[in-house]
Amino acid sequence: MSIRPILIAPDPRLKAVSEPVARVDDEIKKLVDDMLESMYAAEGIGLAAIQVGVPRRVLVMDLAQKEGRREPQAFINPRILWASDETTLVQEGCLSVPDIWEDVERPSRIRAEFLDRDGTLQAIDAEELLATCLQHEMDHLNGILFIDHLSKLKRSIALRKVQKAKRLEKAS
Ligand code: GNR
Ligand code: NI
Repeated sequence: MSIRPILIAPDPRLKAVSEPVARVDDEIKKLVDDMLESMYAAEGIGLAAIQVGVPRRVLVMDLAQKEGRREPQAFINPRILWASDETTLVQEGCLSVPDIWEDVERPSRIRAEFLDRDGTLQAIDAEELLATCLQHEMDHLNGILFIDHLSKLKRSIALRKVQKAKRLEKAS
């Protein structure tokens, strides 16, 4: 397994629409394992393949990571089957938009189907953080960042902060 560097906005690759996986083969399993290692190293709770520069419809997640447990999950070719009309406002962050936290409104509950790491078709009913995180990650597969859900003004302030932090890091 290896840690892959995470792309930071406004990298144009983050805008790509990722391609479906035709077969869950050893290359995809290696990608999943590398993504999990990269996500743990960055202390994130989710990661989409495009964030490590791979435009495939693959996500990893571990919501137990914050409590110091490991419950890794992989979602390949995920698809939303149903979303509640009810929405919730949750403060989100993104490893590709470091140190920015803003409220995003999304459906409170969703039902999704996906292939797991063994290539088996699964369905999941998600609510709370799992629903939020799944929707955040599935947005990445379509080239959408959480800041794209904010007002133009908030988005440009966020992008400026990220670029300034990048400049300061390079200079130090
Ligand atoms: O680590 C992450 N935390 C998080 C918190 C609230 C809503 C979504 C997320 S996902 C984010 C990791 C990430 O950037 N995934 O794409
Ligand atoms: Ni993200």
